[in-house]
Amino acid sequence: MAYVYDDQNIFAKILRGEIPNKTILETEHSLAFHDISEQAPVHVLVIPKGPYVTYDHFADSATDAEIVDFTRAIGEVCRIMEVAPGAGFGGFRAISNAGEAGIQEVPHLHMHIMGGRRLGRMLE
Ligand code: IU
Repeated sequence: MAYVYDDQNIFAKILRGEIPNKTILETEHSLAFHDISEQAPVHVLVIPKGPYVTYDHFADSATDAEIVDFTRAIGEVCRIMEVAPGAGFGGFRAISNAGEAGIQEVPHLHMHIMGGRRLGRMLE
């Protein structure tokens, strides 16, 4: 799949500083911020700074440094937000929607980190 990145998407604008966000963590290659329409007490989006559309795009095209940074940023967010099992409420869900069937709204890779309550089963 040849991905075409749309640099006018909302997360690209956030990364360029054109739109404000509630930042939780910024690293060399990643940014984590509160979802504007939270679906759980903790609902954070972790995004790579690079121009990747979906997780498979990222996994196939990003550098090792970007992949390590993004993966570690997700772990760090879980610790900061106290959703890592064993801490705070204990337990979270990490989801990255991709493409039309995956109901992806924003075409810049983002990992949803949700927690802070007992999450329902994923039925759909
Ligand atoms: P999706 O996985 O692409 O379907 O989710 C996009 C998410 O981005 C969704 O949860 C929105 O609430 C969130 N979001 C945001 O945090 N800030 C924005 O300006 C916009 C969407 I537009």
